[in-house]
Formats: sequence, C-alpha cells, structure tokens
Amino acid sequence: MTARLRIAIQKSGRLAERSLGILESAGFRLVKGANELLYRVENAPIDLLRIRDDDIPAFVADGVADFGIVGRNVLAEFGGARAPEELMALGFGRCELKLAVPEGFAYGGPSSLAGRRIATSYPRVLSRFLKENAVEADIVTLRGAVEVAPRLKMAHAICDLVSTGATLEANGLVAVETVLRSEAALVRAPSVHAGLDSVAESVVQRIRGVVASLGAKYVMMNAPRAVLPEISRILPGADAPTVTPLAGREDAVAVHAVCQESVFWETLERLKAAGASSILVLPIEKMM
Ligand code: PRT
Ligand code: ZN
Repeated sequence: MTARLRIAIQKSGRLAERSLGILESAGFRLVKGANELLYRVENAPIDLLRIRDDDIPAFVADGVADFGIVGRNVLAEFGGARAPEELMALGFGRCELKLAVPEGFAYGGPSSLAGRRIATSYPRVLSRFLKENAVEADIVTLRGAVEVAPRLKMAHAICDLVSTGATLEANGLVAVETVLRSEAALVRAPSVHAGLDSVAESVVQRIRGVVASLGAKYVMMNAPRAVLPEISRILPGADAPTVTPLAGREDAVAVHAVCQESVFWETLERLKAAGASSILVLPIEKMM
C-alpha cells in the first residue's frame, strides 16, 4: 500500500464547507470514504480526516495528520511550543476574539477588569492578554453560551468570538477590546510522512494559488503613454503592469495587470478619468 498524505479539516460547522471548497478548487477530486471520518482524493494520494476543529491542532502537532485547516483562534488556544506551524491565512472564517462588558459597565481600559470574573472558551489566550496588560482577573471557562454568563451573574465580562456582533447586541453586551483577529489557516506538521514530500509541496503550492486567485482580477485597458504612472498608482495591489504597443498608435498603449485586491466601480471610474479606455476586468481561474 502506498502512503497517503492526510489533511485534517472540520467535519461540520462554520469552516467545513469552505475547507472542502478550497481543496476542490485546488483540483483535488473528493470521494466519500467507507466512513464519515474519511474522504479520499481520487486523483492524488491524499486522505481528508474530518474531525472536530478543536482536535485539529493536536492531530497535526502529533503528525497524525500532515496538514490541517483550522481557525487561528483554535491554534492560539492550543498554544505553546507544540502548536503546528501556520503556513498561510486562507481568507475565510474571519472573526475576532473580543472582550465585552454589559451596557452600563464603566470601562476605562483593561485595568477596569482587575479583580473581576471573565467567562470565556479561550482561557489560555485570555490569560496571556491579561498578563500582557498586567491585569489580574478570574477566568471562568465555559464550553458554550458564554454570552449569557453576565446575565446569570456568573461573570462580569466575557471574552468570545464575534463576527457580525449580533450575539453581543442581543445579550446587552458591548465589545471593549480585541484580543485576537482570526481566520482559517493552513497548518503543517513538523514533518510530513515519508515519501510524501512532493505531494505535500503540491498541496501548499496549489492552495497558495487558489487563495491568491480568489480576490485577484486581470485588468486590461488602453491608455495614453503619458498617463501610465497615474494608472499604475490607481490599480489596486498590482505589480508592474505589462505594457504593449497598439498597432498604428504612437501615443497609446495596452496595459495588462493582475490586481490582488478587489477592483471596484470607483477604480474603473478613476482609470477612465485618468484617460484609460476599453477597460476590461476578468476573473482569474488559476495562478501559480
Ligand atoms: O463541532 P466543532 O467543534 O468542530 O465546531 P465548533 O462549534 O467548535 O465551531 P464552529 O463551527 O462554530 O466555528 C468554527 C470556527 O469558525 C471558529 O473556531 C472560528 O475560527 C470561526 N468563526 C468565525 C466563528 C465565528 N466566526 C463566530 N461568529 N466561530 C464562532 N462564532 C460564534 C461566536 O462564538 C458567537 O457565539 O458566533 C457567535 C457570534 O457571532 P455574531 O455574528 O453574532 O457576532
Ligand atoms: Zn469546536
């Protein structure tokens, strides 16, 4: 039996679908295995281990999986020297770990939390934050429903993940500090299984390509030579554009550029105002 690379992803939850999606966009064709735990990639020697997100750092740190896709918040809580190496942020699952207090709490900075009780599912990250701010407070560790702790008089404040802020608002809480900014990340084991180095390399290259191409656009236009510097300044997140002559036109050129950031209508209007014409914005399917 030939060795197979293992990638640990969340089985179900907020990261599950996008994790599968990124691997599919990277050209890996997934088929369900004999059990729910395992998906196989049919066109490469790779298996996906579908587990709880909290278990992913340990699976990768212990080398049970070679790679993992997991929220930076979970990695930070796993913490310490054992935490697997983060290779790249993946651009989804964005959220922030925030300290929040009930409306009406007179908050004047972290020192306002001294001697108070704070409920969280992230005791290690929170205790690091408190230490950095030289605040001594009690941490109450809860698995879930952290946002109700103040109302139940279990805690004076909470430290929890926030994305839209609706949960805080519904519970009469106000965010006062950002402890950690998080998104899904690709992590790697200290060493990959023997004989799988080239497969591992291609996983990393392809995922890098997918992530880079996600927000990127290919922009083409014609423009007078004289305004090239201004056009380069307007193009969002572009390297030096490719400039080619236009047949029969001495004064004008064609400009092609890969823009790493979103290209908005406002950008097109500014390009037009600068003198560009025939502006086209195209999606990029693959990039390496
Ligand atoms: O079963 P398993 O253990 O795998 O899943 P889980 O229930 O532990 O995690 P899941 O699926 O809820 O979240 C997985 C990851 O998604 C988290 O570890 C984060 O990295 C990321 N993520 C992004 C979030 C949120 N946004 C988020 N809003 N995780 C949780 N929330 C919760 C938050 O805890 C709070 O209860 O949503 C609520 C707040 O949301 P808003 O929109 O009201 O602010
Ligand atoms: Zn979890």
